[in-house]
Amino acid sequence: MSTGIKMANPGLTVFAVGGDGDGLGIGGGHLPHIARRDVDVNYLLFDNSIYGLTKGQPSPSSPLGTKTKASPQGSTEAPLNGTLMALSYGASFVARLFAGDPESITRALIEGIQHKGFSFFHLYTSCVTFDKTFKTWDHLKEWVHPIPENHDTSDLKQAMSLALDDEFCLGLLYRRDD
Ligand SMILES: Cc1ncc(C[n+]2csc(CCOP(=O)(O)OP(=O)(O)O)c2C)c(N)n1
Ligand SMILES: [Mg+2]
Repeated sequence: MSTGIKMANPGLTVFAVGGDGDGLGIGGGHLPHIARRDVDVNYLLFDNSIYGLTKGQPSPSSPLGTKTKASPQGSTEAPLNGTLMALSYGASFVARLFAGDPESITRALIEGIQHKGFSFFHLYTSCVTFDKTFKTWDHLKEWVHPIPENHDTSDLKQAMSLALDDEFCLGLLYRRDD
């Protein structure tokens, strides 16, 4: 839908906002195409690794073993890596961020809005209601790290390598200005 909005109103700054269930599961077929078409839309994916609104089922980004009412023995499916997906789909701006750090989100948003092309913001966040195990605020704070200072944001392979790291590094992973 955001592609149509931008096409009909090219002067608008367009934001699409959703969760991990929306963006990687239910509506997951949209992401590759808006990315490869490089539509000038800013897409914020709030990833709490759970289907929150429907009361806490495992989502496509839930870590293996996530226990919920719908998966009392722990989930048995490997999680998707949304950042790596966006990079491999051809997104021209990919930032990974932490909802507990609003200043860096603001900086990345300003840069992404100015970027002429598809900007993907993968925001790690917690679900305080349904996730008491993996992505709690305390665990997230321990996990996340700033991106290495020597990272070259024009290097797609380096960005993919960072996206694969277990320690989640945050910041702008990739930017391509055609
Ligand atoms: C096409 C479609 N299928 C199912 C639903 C029901 N539904 C509404 S919210 C939701 C869960 C969304 O989870 P997520 O995107 O991770 O967002 P969260 O609630 O965790 O922030 C589902 C399955 C829907 N709204 N539309
Ligand atoms: Mg969710």
